[in-house]
Amino acid sequence: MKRVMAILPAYNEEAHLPDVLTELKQYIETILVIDDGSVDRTVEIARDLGVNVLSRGYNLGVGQTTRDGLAWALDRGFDAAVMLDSDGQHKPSEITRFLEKFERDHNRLIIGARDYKQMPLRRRIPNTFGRWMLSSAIREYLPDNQSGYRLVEKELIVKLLDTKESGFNFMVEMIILCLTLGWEIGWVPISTIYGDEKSHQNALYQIKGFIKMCRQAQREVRKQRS
Ligand SMILES: Nc1nc2c(ncn2[C@@H]2O[C@H](COP(=O)(O)OP(=O)(O)O)[C@@H](O)[C@H]2O)c(=O)[nH]1
Ligand SMILES: [Mg+2]
Repeated sequence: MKRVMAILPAYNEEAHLPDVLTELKQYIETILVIDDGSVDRTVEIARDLGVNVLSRGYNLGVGQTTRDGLAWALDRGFDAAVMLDSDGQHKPSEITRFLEKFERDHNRLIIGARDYKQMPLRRRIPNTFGRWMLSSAIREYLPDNQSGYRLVEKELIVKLLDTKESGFNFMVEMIILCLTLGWEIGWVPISTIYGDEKSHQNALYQIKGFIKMCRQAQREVRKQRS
């Protein structure tokens, strides 16, 4: 059996974190919450529930802190880490889909793909456009490049520790790196959940970064394949 742990980035998630962690504990033994300067009770809640917490006390962005979490997993000898959001948009029970696929196919990266038809329009439009952009850039259909529910295997973690994106574009950077290394991405279906949660993403900053990533993907992935 492979050793896999869970990593949850959390920024002011006191509302959803208790339910997410309580459910997740039924499926996986080692859980790490990576706080990023939350000003609410995120850290106390995680500690009270007995999970591991990394907390800097100031905000550095989801990419940078996730890297810290992945390094933590590597240092402790895990074969892989599953990342999932702590705002209730990812069902903890679906972690078993990643674990089963990893045992079976040993992918270096497994991404949870959502059903875009079930997204509210304000998210469906940018996500569909972004999917088309990146898929066209690399000439391969990627069902969901924004999903934060994903399993990262230790060989890919080693490579990711040298990457740079500090914010949400870390998710896209990870995909490009994996494909540039010639490693096939595995996909599992996950639920598409939208409730009362608010996104922390800054739309303009995100779009600018995403376009840059697509250009980079076009150059690097095509070079790898030629
Ligand atoms: N460590 C860290 N986590 C963050 C930050 N911003 C958001 N998150 C967490 O990352 C996950 C996804 O963020 P969210 O704002 O919901 O993004 P969206 O659902 O993709 O629009 C959630 O669990 C957030 O708590 C941040 O600056 N640092
Ligand atoms: Mg969210």
